[in-house]
Formats: sequence, structure tokens, C-alpha cells
Amino acid sequence: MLKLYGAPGACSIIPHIALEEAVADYSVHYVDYAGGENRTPDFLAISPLGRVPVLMTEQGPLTENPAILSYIAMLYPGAGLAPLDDPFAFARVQAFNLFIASNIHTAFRQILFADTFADGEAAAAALRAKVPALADRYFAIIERGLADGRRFVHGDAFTISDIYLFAYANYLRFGDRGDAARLPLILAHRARVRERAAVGRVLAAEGLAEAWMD
Ligand SMILES: N[C@@H](CCC(=O)N[C@@H](CS)C(=O)NCC(=O)O)C(=O)O
Repeated sequence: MLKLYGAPGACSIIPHIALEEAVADYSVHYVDYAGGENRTPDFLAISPLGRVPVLMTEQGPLTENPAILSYIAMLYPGAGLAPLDDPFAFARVQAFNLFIASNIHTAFRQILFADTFADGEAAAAALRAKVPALADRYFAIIERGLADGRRFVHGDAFTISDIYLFAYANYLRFGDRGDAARLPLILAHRARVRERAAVGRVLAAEGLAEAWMD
């Protein structure tokens, strides 16, 4: 059975939703950050940076959201979570997911984990101050991609990219990282994804039914 290591509301919610969409046989372990579980030798052995998500498979642990999502999509092809038989379309899915992972996620990290990039309160304040402009730029590119009326990121079919965007659209609404009101198509996409039964089940399981459902 697959085992997902995560934390409620963290970006581990992305593979959590993918597993639920795939009707996978899986369990979830919420890492006790407050108790320091993320710094234990056991956890660092499967996640060298002490981060979630980690997906424990029969072959060993997998880290990094884009890789975990592709693995789930391939393991459960019947769920139709990615265009697995079309190399170009699949590469587009990967490109989208990596765009969020390497640009948006990294920008958002400047808020909560500024010490990854520089030391001291002045540096942290400067890193935080830069985030709204970065987020505006990155999300505007995604907003333009939705402008032809498509229901989902890559067209009419729901894919792992929609789960990725859904999570970061929710983080965007925290108010300290860009202006969600400028992104009506992303907000409408968020509402469409939120209506999915699997998404509702995961939000309830992670205690986000109210925070992410409004
Ligand atoms: N590149 C990784 C990033 C993982 C990551 O930054 N996870 C966060 C939660 S969203 C985390 O565990 N942060 C705790 C820490 O950095 O100590 C991915 O996309 O999976």
C-alpha cells in the first residue's frame, strides 16, 4: 500500500488529492512538525531536506511533487490524470507542474522560510516584499492560458496540473502574496476543482473544509 507523508494544508495536499482521484490504495501519515519529527533520522532518511510530501512506494520513497504526481498518474492510468500516451501533451503537463514548483512555490517559500535564502530580519523583509510582484507575474501567465474558455489547465480533461493549480490558488488567497482578485479565471478554475468529490473528501480529511471551501 502507498503511504503519503504530509501535513494538513501543506503542498502534500496535491498528491493527497491525486491519490483520492485515482481511488488508490493508500494511507496518510501527518508529520509532527511541532514535535520535530521532520528532523528525525528516520524521516531525513526518506526526505533529506525534511520536507513533505514523501510518497512511500514498494520500491522506496519518492519526493518532489511533479515526480510524485506523474508516478500516481502512471500507476493508475484508468483515472486519466495525465495524457500518458501523448509525449508532447505529457511534457506540457510536466512543464506546467514544474513552472509552479520552481517559480511559484519557490517565491511563496520566501514568506515562510526566508532563512532558506538569506539571514537576518532585513533580508527576510526584503524577500517577503518581493513575493506579491513575483506572484502577479507568474499567475498572470497561467491566467492567460485559461483565457480561451478551457475548463481545465490543459483543455477539457482534468489532470494532475489542475490539482497543482488548485493548491497554489488557495495559497494565493492568504492575502500576503499577490492579488487573487486580478485572476478571475484562476478563481473560477479553483471553484470548479473544489466541487469535485475527491477534492471535498481530502479537504475534509485535512481539516480544511471551511478554510478552503469559501
Ligand atoms: N520541491 C518540493 C517542495 C516541498 C516543500 O517545500 N514542502 C514544504 C511544505 S509545502 C515543507 O515541507 N516545508 C518544511 C521545510 O521546508 O522545513 C516539492 O515540490 O515537493
